[in-house]
Amino acid sequence: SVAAAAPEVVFRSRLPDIEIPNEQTLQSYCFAKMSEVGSRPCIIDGQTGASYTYAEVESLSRKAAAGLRRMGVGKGDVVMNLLRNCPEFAFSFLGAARLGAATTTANPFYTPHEIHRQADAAGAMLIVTEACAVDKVLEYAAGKGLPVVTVDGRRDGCVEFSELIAGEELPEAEEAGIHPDDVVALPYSSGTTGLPKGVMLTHRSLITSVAQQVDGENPNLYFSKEDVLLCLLPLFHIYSLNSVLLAGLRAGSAMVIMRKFDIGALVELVRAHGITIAPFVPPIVVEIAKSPQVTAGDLASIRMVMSGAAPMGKDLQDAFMAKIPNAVLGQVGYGMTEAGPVLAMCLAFAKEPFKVKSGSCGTVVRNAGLKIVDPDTGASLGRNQPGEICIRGQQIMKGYLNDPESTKNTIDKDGWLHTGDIGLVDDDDEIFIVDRLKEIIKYKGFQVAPAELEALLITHPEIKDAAVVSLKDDLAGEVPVAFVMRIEGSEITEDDIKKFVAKEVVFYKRIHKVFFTDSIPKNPSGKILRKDLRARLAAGIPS
Ligand code: 4UV
Repeated sequence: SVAAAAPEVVFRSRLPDIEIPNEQTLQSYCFAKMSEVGSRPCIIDGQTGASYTYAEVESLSRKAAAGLRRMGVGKGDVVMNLLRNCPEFAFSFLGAARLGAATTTANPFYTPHEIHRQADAAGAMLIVTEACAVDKVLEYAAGKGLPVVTVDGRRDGCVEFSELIAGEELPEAEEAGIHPDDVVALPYSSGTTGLPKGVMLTHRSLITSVAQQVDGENPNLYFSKEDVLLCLLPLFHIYSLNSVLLAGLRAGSAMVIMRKFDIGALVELVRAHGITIAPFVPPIVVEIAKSPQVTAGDLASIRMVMSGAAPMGKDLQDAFMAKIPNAVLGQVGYGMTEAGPVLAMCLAFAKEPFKVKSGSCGTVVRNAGLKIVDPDTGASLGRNQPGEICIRGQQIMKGYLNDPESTKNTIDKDGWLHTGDIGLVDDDDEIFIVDRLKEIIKYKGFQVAPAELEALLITHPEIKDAAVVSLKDDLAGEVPVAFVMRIEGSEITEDDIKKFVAKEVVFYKRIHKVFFTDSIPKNPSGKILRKDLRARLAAGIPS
């Protein structure tokens, strides 16, 4: 075809490629500098003050591995971490990795239905959780014969994490037989379309992604042994798991774990531990920028503020800068779970920093190629021309679990992963995201899959058809809103519908507005024409 004949324009990092040691296990890669960092602080529990050195974290993860094995976990199995941030998250994740098992991560505030669906789909054979979520899994787990481990106290029918790690360490020799292409993390993401799917991230892909960030003579994201990272963003999301926990371990930094966002507690932790690096999402940046409780003095130890997972505008960036006199602030990068997850990273965070523009989400990571394609023709586009962002490299996912069809629709035959994001690369190799082709809605950086809410809405006996799209929102970035077709004679109200959905989903998937309509626009094959609905919203006369 004509498009295929056009030359391909592949964008690369400004940093040179490096040697990436991705033929080993993720855990051996992360702990490679043990002889240098063994006695240094690794994980600090911000809530209890408990502190674990690198040597202790390594040992506890070996004990967790042995404990998980006693409970039946082995190579190829899946463990579910249903946890807020806590040290045990890391011990369990690394322990499972030592067995050649994968961890699927889920939000403990999910509803029982959301949890059971993911546990089923992932084939979880053990659940690690905490008091706030345990009641949502006990009956389910009993029915399936799955053991449940709790990290914060004894519960009937559960094993305490302290018992899990009470025995001997799993000997190193017994970690043999793990292949670089074995899955180690299984986060769920809806990708460019449809329902959430298990994203198979392997030892090789996560090592590659972490190396692209923190390895090399001039690392793109400079974390050092002296740094103290704030681990506030949820580890069940790939941003924090990869760019905080795994990148922090590899760099030998200390990590201060925070369970939930609270401005007062945050300021205290920054002061108490001399936090130097603060990974955030835009809504947290907004809150801190606006809070009279936080002064520049409070944040003086911070040298780097990273914002990711959703766009951050220039005004916000400027307002926040006033509060962090000693820091560089930037969109750390641009990530997508399926991409391993980091596609682009801000070069102002490099050890030898580059000048960057605000509003950019970084430059493609090293050891990878990025191209921009015309979504209609597939033709590769040059600089300053918006099109679909595609990425290639060893960091991207192996595919979706048990879903070759969706995998094929996301990673093409030449190995390019199609993101569903529209962006451009400028003359300085900086990437700007300008639009989104795909369905997902991002509420404060959390994914909301329209297809999931639509499927739920049409289970209501008075709803004939429904479509969910995003609406811009000052605080959350985007919120889901629904177009609903009622059955004849129904008088169901907006409020009834909102409540119906709220009962079934985690808080950030709640419907913020309902527009009643006589028809849902669809193409001949039945696909919802979301563009038309968004145009109705933009025109201000939804019906
Ligand atoms: O799949 P997901 O929920 O994944 C993420 C991952 C974000 C990361 C991960 C590691 C990092 O170091 C980091 O800086 C960010 O969010 O959602 C993927 C979609 O979120 C939007 C975009 O539509 C992705 O396809 N998104 C992510 N980052 C940005 C963004 C950004 N910086 N600006 C605009 N949209």
